[in-house]
Amino acid sequence: MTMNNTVRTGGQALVDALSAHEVTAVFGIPGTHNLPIYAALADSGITHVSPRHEQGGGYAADGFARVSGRPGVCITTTGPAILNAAAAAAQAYSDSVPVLFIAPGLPLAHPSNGNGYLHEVKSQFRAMDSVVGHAQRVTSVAEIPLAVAQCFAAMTSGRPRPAYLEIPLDLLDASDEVSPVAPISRSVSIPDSAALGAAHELLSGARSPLLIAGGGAAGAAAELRELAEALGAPVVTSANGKGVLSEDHPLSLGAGLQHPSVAGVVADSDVVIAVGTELAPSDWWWGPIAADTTLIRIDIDPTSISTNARPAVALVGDAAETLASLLQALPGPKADGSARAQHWRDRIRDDARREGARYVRLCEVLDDVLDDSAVLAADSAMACYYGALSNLPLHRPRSFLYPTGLGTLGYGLPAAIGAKVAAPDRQVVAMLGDGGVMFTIAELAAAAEAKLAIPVVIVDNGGYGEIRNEMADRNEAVHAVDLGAPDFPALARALGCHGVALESTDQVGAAVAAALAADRPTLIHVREEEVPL
Ligand SMILES: Cc1ncc(C[n+]2csc(CCOP(=O)(O)OP(=O)(O)O)c2C)c(N)n1
Ligand SMILES: [Mg+2]
Repeated sequence: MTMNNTVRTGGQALVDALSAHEVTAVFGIPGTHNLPIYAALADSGITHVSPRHEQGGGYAADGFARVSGRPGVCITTTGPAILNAAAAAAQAYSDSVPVLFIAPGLPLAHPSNGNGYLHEVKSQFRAMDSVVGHAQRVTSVAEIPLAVAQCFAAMTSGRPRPAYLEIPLDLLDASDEVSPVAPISRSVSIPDSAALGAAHELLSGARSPLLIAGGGAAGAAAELRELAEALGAPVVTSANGKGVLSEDHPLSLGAGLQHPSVAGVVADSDVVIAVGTELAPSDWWWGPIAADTTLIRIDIDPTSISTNARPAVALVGDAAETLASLLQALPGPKADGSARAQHWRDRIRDDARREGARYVRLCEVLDDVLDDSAVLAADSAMACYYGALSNLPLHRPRSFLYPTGLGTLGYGLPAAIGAKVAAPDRQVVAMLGDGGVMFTIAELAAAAEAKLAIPVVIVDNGGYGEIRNEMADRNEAVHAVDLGAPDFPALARALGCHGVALESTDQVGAAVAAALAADRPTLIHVREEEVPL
């Protein structure tokens, strides 16, 4: 692309600007109103992946972003197409994932009064604005490069959030003189020195510190490990923080904040340092962190730093920079926290195995075939949150893709597609329930077309298991939760994948190993284990 002023169509200006921001892949579906974008994409060198539904495209872009640490991009047409992606935008918002959703809007001068324009929505912009962090609609071709730079600036500075860019459809075909806008450099914020001093004071007197790491610590893995080792502090993570410290590190307590023994280790700690985590109800499940906890919170977002729990010391800043500053001023030799960590790791492990009893064997056989850089793209299924979250060790940040906050179904399969596009050399496994997988099952065709060697493990309990249990717990009629399962392997084969049905969990390891080496995705159907609870 050229850096000089040139005459470009709106579509070309957009694609040039995406290239200037080092976008290498987009997930999208063409339509009548976005054709000039597709014309420009054709010879742009940007990889185009074709999800079979825009929601899948949004989740794939989210998986791409979570694994690569760079914004994902989802391109749709107007109206139903971008609304199909809205749940994915909301999911990315709730888990602080940078995804840029791009759609044409009604023409510039259209009155937007419901007169029946193709794909017209009462207010497409307001609908999308309500589910993303940053939304803008341009009013000229010349604005497009700046608007793209602003969307990227919004997504990559401060707390990452999805963004929405709307370009009136008549501008996509219109031409104008365009001047490129270089990517706006990311600002790194560092906490003020008084707050850092207060944190030092607390830490230098600490005898039994604890670290809690969330998704916001993903870019600070080395600093987090160093601080944990310097303090001898065990580390427990939220779902989005899973793997920030390798789960075979002697100080790792694993992932999942819902276990009673996590409350135990918090109570046993004189200072708790929470890094890049909302300490959210969707992580703690049974109640907030104890109010009397002496808490140092590190968060890039000043509006989050006192939410859910009040910190004794609030460090507003970039996680890596802030941890590095804390580390610099720590006096004395390293503390040895391994015995204390071992004690609590054993207890949390017992909790996790009890809670996830049905899925422990599945996690063991998966662990045997996965290497240290494996990625698990999970869904809102029991096998994932009772099973893999706390029972399958992972070793890198950005390796557990899970729809935590919004809790959407159908995320795991498309997220795995985005992950595999972002990191073709890493093992990427998808794990979903038999209910959730049907929400985006069509994405098997997208994965097959892209020849992605993704094992898609479906844990089948005959329907919406979680909801069945909740109905039973409430002593109410259990209905609308038993699903007649399709012949999953045959369905997968019809969509261009391999498909296997297994007799027992023990066979999953070999099936996943074969799928990782295959020429296309493999659906692996396994029934949930009957384990007395
Ligand atoms: C988009 C969406 N619709 C509905 C729900 C409500 N819901 C939560 S869990 C669940 C059941 C999921 O079934 P399955 O994927 O088979 O997992 P299981 O609970 O059986 O392990 C449902 C319907 C949801 N979370 N997201
Ligand atoms: Mg199920």
